[in-house]
Amino acid sequence: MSKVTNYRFSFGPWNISEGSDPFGPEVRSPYSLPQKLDMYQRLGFEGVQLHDDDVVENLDDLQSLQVLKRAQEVGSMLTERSLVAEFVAPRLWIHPQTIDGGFTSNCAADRNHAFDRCSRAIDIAREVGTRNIVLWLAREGTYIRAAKNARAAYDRVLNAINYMLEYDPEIRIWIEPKPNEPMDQAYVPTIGHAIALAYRSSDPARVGGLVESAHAILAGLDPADEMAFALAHGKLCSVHLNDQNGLKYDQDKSFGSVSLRSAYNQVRVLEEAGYGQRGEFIGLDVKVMRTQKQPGSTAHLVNSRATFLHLVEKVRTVDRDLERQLIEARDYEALDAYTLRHLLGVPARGALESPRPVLATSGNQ
Ligand code: 3MF
Ligand code: MG
Repeated sequence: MSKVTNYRFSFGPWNISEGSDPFGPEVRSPYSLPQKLDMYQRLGFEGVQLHDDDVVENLDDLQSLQVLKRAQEVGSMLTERSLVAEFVAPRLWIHPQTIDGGFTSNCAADRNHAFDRCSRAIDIAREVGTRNIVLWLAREGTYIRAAKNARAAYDRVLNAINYMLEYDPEIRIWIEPKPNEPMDQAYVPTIGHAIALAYRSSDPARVGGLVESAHAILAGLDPADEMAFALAHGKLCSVHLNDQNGLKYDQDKSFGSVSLRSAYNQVRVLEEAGYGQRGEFIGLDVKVMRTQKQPGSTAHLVNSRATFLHLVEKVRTVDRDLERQLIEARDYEALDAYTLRHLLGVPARGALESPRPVLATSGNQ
């Protein structure tokens, strides 16, 4: 890769939160949307990820013109602060008509509501200046398999994508897979599923994927490989970098805070593919710890961004000749040790050890 990528970063207003969880109330007072937007540049971010109702609150209760007016106001708030909307995502998991899912609900009226909500999200996206729609298919799945017909569900998701592509011939759809939570089993659990849907859609060039680190880990997959798969198809439209401590609730921990090595692998796959050179953002989807006090409640954003940039330096300074030699010698133990030393910032080994990992000398053992 010849050109040096100058990375741009994004996060969503929900990433500055009040700290409530299913077992406890809020622990910090809310910031308004303008207050949050005021923080972006200072924290080192220029991209704003948005849910449709981050832009227009209670949008289901408003007339179309009211929705557009409010969306225009938020568009101006972004411009005034030199911010750009990265995408708008229809929030299909709060309204009573999404209890059984949106597109895959067993109730036809609910499915219509989901289509209508997506049209509104697209209208809002246009007003805030983006053509990118993220589909996190929160409740498109089941708690028990007997509840829905999975075969029909895939067709319903595909129809919804085609509906949106037709509704606005300029929008692009980025599917954000997640295997579980809130559902037990989600219908689009991995980037492979998302990309298969993209190819089956009525306009594959306008459909791609967004890989979130924690979602891949929850699926038992490697986030860097998930990203690489999407990159190989030219369909990695964005990322939600964060971290996850094993198979438990979706944690959205700061990037690299559980596995620095996994974070390095993700940064490496992005950097080597020239991700970011076509305007893609380094998106974060991170939560600050519930214990954090109000003034420190944006630290996770600053820290995740800084970790990303430190790891870019690690990728740019790795000894590629040494790596190549070790790969040719099939000495992956030495490659492993070198990778760890590089990440730890430990210099080459001292005189008593070999200055370089010992290369295997003979062939076939
Ligand atoms: C859930 C998520 C979501 C999506 C967001 C944008 C609340 O696990 O990751 O964050 O990223 O809705 O689609
Ligand atoms: Mg996400």
